Amino acid sequence: MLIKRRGDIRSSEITPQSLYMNRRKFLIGTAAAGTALLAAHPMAGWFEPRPALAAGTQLGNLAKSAYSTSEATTPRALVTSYNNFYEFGSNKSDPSKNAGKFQTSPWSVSVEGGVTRPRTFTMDEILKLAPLEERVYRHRCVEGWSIVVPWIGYSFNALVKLVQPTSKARYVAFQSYYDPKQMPLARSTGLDFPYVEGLRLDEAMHPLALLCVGMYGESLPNQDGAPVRMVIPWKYGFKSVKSLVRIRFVADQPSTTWNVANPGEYGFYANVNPKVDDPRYSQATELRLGGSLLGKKINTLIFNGYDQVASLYTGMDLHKYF
Ligand SMILES: Nc1nc2c(c(=O)[nH]1)N[C@H]1C(S)=C(S)[C@@H](COP(=O)(O)O)O[C@H]1N2
Ligand SMILES: [Mo]
Repeated sequence: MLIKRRGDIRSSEITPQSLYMNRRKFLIGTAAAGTALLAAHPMAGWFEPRPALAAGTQLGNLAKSAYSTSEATTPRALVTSYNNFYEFGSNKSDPSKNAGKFQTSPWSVSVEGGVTRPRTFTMDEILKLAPLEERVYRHRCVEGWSIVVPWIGYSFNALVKLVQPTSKARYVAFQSYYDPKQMPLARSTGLDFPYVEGLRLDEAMHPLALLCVGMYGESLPNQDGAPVRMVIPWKYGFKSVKSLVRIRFVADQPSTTWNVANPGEYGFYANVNPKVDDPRYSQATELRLGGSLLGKKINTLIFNGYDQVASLYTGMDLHKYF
């Protein structure tokens, strides 16, 4: 993002990699969406012990959220091979090439800071915390491309209600996993790791803010942020941290990775807004990626079309708080 120019999308970057190889599929969904999600399959004991949520695990029989867009979804092969995940390199094709062996089990997410009930959730607990649903969201990168993805998860506010923020908590800080041994290319990107992001507490409580554990009917592929990530659909993609390990409730606005790297270009709020241009390029339109990366140029909408969040920003100058 920092140094890449808009438009340098090469078709060579979308060739589906060996993503479909070695994908283990275990059916763990149940008819009651989410509840008893991990109830052992009757045959489970007959196989090798399995990780909590191996990439490619099917998440079956999900309710489709009313927050879903009816727009055509982007082909999965594209969403899993054209990524920003700088821990695994800064080219769009790097994450799918380099994240294959990323260890995502065991996994836990610690919740700390201004909460009455701080705790660490295992990945199994995250999966069972609320019923999983499919949410088809638009996802807009500040670089000027957008995709439509059938994510799987539940509103982040379900977790917030469990841990009970104190009156001092005004922001939520998110931190991605970082291990320089597993992510040797991270250092060469010039970014500070671990990757951190944040939201105001009222933004984090908005039901559209998604705690995401899957997409396209399965658990998340490593390159898309396995095993659990955020998806904030009304904000530019960089607000949505991948491979989430730490959530901290804090009094002051937390620092965020891209804002630290380039404060004039990447603000804390990062609401999608066609009228607030990036210093280097217009945000008025976007390239909706399709079966071919040529895609289709469409107008960008304020809040990425999620008008229901507008009241969070009443009275704020969105040029100043970009
Ligand atoms: N940890 C981490 N999270 C991250 C990033 C990253 O480099 N590292 N890139 C962000 C950016 S710029 C975008 S556009 C989205 C891309 O998500 P996707 O590859 O699943 O489409 O992830 C965001 N989350
Ligand atoms: Mo992005």
